[in-house]
Amino acid sequence: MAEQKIALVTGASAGFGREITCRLVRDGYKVIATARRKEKLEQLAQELFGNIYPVVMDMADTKEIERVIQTLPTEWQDIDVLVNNAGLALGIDPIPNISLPDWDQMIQTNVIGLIHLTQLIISGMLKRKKGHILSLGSIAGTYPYPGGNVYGATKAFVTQFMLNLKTDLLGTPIRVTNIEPGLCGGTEFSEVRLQDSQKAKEVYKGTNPLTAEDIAETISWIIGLPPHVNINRIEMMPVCQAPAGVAVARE
Ligand code: 8X3
Repeated sequence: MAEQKIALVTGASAGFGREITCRLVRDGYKVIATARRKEKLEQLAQELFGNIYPVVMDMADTKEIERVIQTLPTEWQDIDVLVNNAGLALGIDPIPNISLPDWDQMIQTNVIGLIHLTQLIISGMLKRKKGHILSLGSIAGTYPYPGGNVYGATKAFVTQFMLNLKTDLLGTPIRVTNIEPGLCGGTEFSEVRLQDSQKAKEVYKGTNPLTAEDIAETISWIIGLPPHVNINRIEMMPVCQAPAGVAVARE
């Protein structure tokens, strides 16, 4: 019997990360599931009958990321698929009415944590001559919108980092993919961003948004493609959304 492949999914306690973890286990993977919230991870571990290795890891803490990766049990070290899912948006107010600590936190988690973790995982993939690195970017990394400021900038970084990673890894069998979703409901994203459940609900009013299942399904398809096929980036929106948004100020 072929050996079970190993994936590492960050931000696995809820939303996209939880759904991706469940989907990968259904696809036959063993999953290292990382997140900040221990109880949620333990609950997920029970639901998935030991097919996951739950680890508390804060993506804003680079020392912790290093410690977790360097102390993985031997049987969990050969990671085939890394899903850089953890990330957050904080605030929607336009510049200059923003919170600098919120900006720092987004950069620390969405950018610094992501590049540190990726760097720590790549050398093993290169040694084993296989691996696939996926990151959750966003349409906010391509299209600006009012109040998107640093959140959009972190996602633009992720897009460019992933394209550059693919370029640096040219000539190796490692695959690299950036997933760029638009409006997506049923997760904690807007509650975290707005800190107000009523306002968070209004974001999705009258829409039929993407779901975490749609994202997990897409990732399952991309990693299941033949090993010579690389999806560099994939932009996803619900049918009810369009990218148009160029603005004009009129007197
Ligand atoms: C999530 C999509 O449009 O809310 O990254 O920024 S959006």
